[in-house]
Amino acid sequence: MEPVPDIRFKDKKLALIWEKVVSGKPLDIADGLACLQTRDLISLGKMASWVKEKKSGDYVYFVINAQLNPTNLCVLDCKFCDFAAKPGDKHAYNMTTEEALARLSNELHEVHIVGGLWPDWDLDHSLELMDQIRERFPSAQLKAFTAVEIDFFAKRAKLSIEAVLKKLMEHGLVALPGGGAEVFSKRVKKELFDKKIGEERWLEVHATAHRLGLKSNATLLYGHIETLEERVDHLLKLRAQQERSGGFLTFIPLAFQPGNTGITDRFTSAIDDLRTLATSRLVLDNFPHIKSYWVMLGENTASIGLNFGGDDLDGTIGEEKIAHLALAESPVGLTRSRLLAMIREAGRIPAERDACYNILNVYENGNIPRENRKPQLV
Ligand code: V47
Repeated sequence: MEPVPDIRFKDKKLALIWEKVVSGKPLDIADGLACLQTRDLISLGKMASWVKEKKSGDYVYFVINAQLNPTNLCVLDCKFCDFAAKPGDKHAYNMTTEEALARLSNELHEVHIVGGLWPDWDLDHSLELMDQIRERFPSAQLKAFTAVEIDFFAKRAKLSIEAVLKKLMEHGLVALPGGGAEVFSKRVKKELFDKKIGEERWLEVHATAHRLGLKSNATLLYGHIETLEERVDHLLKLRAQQERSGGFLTFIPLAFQPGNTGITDRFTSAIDDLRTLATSRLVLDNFPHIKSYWVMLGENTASIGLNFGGDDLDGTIGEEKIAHLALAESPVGLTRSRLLAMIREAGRIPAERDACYNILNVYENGNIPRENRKPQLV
């Protein structure tokens, strides 16, 4: 058992929350809000780190992966998305299967596929892409298609969610990525992504996936027009779903990249990012992993996030498009050695994983300032 640190709280509300955390009691909406509003950032980080260390020791996971976005053509009009395009737009593209495959290589352990909703890329075309990837790159596992795409495939093919997921599993799908959840707020949905599936359908897809034995991730898009209450409410709904179906692996808070969306011209602050990461770790006590996603946070904040509850950096990615078409300032991909450096700078131990968090390699020979603690299996 991890020793319980003696935290000198400046924020008395956090001291009360800490008692709940240590005794394993779930946090409520008021607790989540207090965490998101606290000025006692260091105490919050210590609390989240304790929970992180109970689950994954000093390990921080990363994967050699590629994000593959076969097309950005999309029938939706989500206001927060600079990635999506209509035919004729300057940044519109639609890859052939060969063009998509040309972006992959033999050393990959995960291919993360996500694209726009476009009739060319229906279920059958997507299955063919998956077959080709598995044939040419057998060491890569497939984490593919958000709940929004699964819903699109099902409606076009006139199949149930279950039938679509079963077909995808037969063709090698091992996990669903967490995109498309945005914020489970009807108010925000109406303003920013009216045409997209909402909370009920998103959760239904993930619940069905879990029932069939698939793992999946979950996200929250924050830093646009949502309130702090709406952020915490989103976390509580995910925690309740995890109680029911149990298949979530990782939660990824996605910091909004304003780009040319016109929603706001402000990036989230590093303090807001760290508070959101730590609050997620504390509220989502039944999620094994929390991702400190370098693409949206930038390398510095993502590395610091590994002492605010994050235990995963995602991966090398190759050529990120969703955030970079929204003018993100991070690089479009990172090398393995840069990921190792970011983890070591945080005083953690890099653990290379596959898409399902099987550990492939642990890089013990870093400058680790503390006793190497191994993860307790969760
Ligand atoms: O659902 C779109 C978001 C998501 C913007 O499961 C934006 O491991 C910020 O879900 N600013 C797709 N975010 C990406 C995603 C993801 C990424 C990495 C790992 C995993 C995983 C999942 O990107 C979309 C949407 O919420 N997004 N536009 C933007 N301007």
